[in-house]
Amino acid sequence: MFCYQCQETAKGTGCTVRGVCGKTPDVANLQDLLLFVLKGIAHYRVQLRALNAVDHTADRFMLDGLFMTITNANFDKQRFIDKIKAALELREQLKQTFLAKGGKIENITFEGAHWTASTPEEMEAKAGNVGVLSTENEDIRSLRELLTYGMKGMAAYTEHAHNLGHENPGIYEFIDRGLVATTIPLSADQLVQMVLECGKNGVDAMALLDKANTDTYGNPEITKVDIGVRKNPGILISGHDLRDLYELLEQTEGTGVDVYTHSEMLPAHYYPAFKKYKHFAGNYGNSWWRQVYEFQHFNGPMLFTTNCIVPPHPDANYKDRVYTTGSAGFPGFKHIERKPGQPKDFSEIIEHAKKCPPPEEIENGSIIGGFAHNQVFALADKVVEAVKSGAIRKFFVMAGCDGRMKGREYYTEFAQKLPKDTVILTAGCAKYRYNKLPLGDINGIPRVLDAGQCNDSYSLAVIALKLKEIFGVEDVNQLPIVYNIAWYEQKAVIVLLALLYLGVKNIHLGPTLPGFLSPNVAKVLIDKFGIAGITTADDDLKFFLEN
Ligand code: FSO
Ligand code: SF4
Repeated sequence: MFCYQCQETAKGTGCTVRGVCGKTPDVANLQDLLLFVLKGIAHYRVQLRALNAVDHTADRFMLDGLFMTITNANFDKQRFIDKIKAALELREQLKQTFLAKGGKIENITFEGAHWTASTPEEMEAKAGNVGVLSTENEDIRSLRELLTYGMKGMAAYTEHAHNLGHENPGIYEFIDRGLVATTIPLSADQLVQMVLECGKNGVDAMALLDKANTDTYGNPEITKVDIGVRKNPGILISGHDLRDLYELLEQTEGTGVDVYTHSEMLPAHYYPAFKKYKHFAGNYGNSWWRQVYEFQHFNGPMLFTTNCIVPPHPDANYKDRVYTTGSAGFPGFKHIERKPGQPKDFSEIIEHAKKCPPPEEIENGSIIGGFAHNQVFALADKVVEAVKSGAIRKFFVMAGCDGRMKGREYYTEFAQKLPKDTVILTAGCAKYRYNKLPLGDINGIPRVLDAGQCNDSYSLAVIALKLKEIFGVEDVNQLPIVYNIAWYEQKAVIVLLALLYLGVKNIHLGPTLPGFLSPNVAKVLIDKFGIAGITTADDDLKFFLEN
């Protein structure tokens, strides 16, 4: 195996024996093989689109296939074998349509468009030879992977929007073209162009999801979220999918089972549609990687709607209480599928919860969030006034992800040391590094404004563009906003590419720069966009406040 798609990659260069995330080599290789076949499918879809004959029933399949390979989303070997099998069948159908339309098969030379297997053994025999390292030139490899990871993140967001009935065909078109671009002999410059276009489609995907979420569940509003526990048994829901949460809330209503959010599901509390459920109890615990401790104490079942899953310790007391749905999976966890056209059936998890004791309290009190674009616009006068009067000197966008690495203590220290006339704008699970600190407020504006999930980084960009308009500056980089972003997995990659597309410069990225950036590709990002890493909280603060 070779995988270097996330921030925790071994030695900062690549996991080769087993993933730091717990991914086993057989699963890593099968993920590579799935991508290989998806790229083959993409070749046909690009050709079929040109012939006006693309089949939209496969759109969702492409999203889900990419989503399954995101860090920490799915560790279940059988699911990958099944998905590859389905992908080969789908590819064959597309090939037949292509031939029937008069397509010339010799126009498609990529091996993944033709290779086939009928047994898991044949798949595994191939799987080790089609991964990242099959591209020899390290710069081309780096650009191909940067593009691929951006598309994985984009696919995740697009799938959540799709679940709510919102689609943008331009994104499917780009994903097909982008996947093909990673298989043909393009120059480094051509690949850089594709990466930039990926950023544009990332903006579109986040805008689509923002619209899907807000049209369906209302605009997030300032909300106080309880972080303690109640006396009923509970279900803990994690991940990012709001439709799953909605269906769980509907089905648990009146059952005596409370629903709590974990990690990235916290922002669900900010949506008006979910507030009406009296049994929607609060947020339990912290960011994803703390689950190994927190799940031991929750006592009830947990439901993962997406990543980030941490493989449980062999004697963890909660192993038989975890469920997955959507693209998520883990061997031994029960998986709940949607039957076409129906709500997911969560009855088993609800019955399971009824037999469990209530959650054990690990924290108490509350946190405040809900500062997505609409709510911030409602406060715009107050914010603008605070900036004009000098009460707010600078905004610090500290969106992104949390992770296990010790170096991430930087973000807590940085938040603590920020002067009192600064405000943190956040989104994603990165917030758990500082959202429980007593940072106070500025004229009633909290010093940590949480817009929501990592995809709600879109809101932060919309807010920045609005401020640009209000202050009448020509360039978004002239605003008093510093970008000090933490990344972990591929959704953060698409957020980064989206910000670059929107013209944001001088983004600081930590705790380490991506291992998949070759020195030359890193140099392009540094020279063209001013991307930089982080140093120490003290030195960075000094730099940001002086510049
Ligand atoms: Fe975090 Fe995990 Fe949302 Fe990611 S929970 S790390 S970038 O999946 O998607 O912020
Ligand atoms: Fe390693 Fe990250 Fe890949 Fe897991 S996802 S195998 S930790 S690089």
